[in-house]
Amino acid sequence: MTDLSAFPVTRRWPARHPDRIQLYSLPTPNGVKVSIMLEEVGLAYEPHLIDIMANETWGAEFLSLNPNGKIPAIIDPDGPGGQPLALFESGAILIYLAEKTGQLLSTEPATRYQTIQWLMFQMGAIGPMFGQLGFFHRFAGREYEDKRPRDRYVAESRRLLGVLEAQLEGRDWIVGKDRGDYSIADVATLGWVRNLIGFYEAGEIVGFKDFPRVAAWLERGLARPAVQRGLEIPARH
Ligand SMILES: N[C@@H](CCC(=O)N[C@@H](CS)C(=O)NCC(=O)O)C(=O)O
Repeated sequence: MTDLSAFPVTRRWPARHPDRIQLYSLPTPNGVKVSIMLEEVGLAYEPHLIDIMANETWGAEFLSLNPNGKIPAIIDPDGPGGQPLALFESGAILIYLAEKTGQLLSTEPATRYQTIQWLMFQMGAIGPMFGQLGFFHRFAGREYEDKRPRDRYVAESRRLLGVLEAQLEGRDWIVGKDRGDYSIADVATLGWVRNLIGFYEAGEIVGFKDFPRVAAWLERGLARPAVQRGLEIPARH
């Protein structure tokens, strides 16, 4: 039986199945990237719900896993060389799981780097910009009198949707030859676009109707059974 007792996080969130990948997450756009990925590739895992509204990522146990205090994070008891591996940052986790399973990241070098490029585009642009738009449009920032920050994130989010719209011309998925192949670039991006027009209620303000290819891609992605399951994991109390 695998022993994960060296990881303080397992004291607060005990592993009932220490031989499975331990997922510490919440179904937010960053969290669902990893649950969708785990559902897609079929690895055994044990999800633990981390309540960010109760500041659970800022306790010593969670910080020992991710000093940046954010979900998602994982421990793979069967990491490289058969040793446990702890990882945070959803993009790194997606690359790791893709390489571990040989799924959703092409081994053809050019396509592989393009996939990582679009994954970075999500990590460095879509996520941070859409997230700020959510804050200023839907959450505490909506009360701010000065609308310039909100307008800046609206404009930037709209511009990023345009980049995605152009990339999806003639493609079903973000990366790959011909019509493209479903990859970790799609896994990373689907939850963010869904959130933008769903939870953040920003569809109108960014003019989402002007991006029909993005809308079709989103629908295609959300129709995948693994995506539907991953969006609800870990189940909220
Ligand atoms: N770049 C990180 C971002 C993670 C992130 O921002 N997670 C948010 C939830 S979507 C979080 O844990 N927030 C809790 C907090 O800041 O207190 C990743 O992709 O993993």
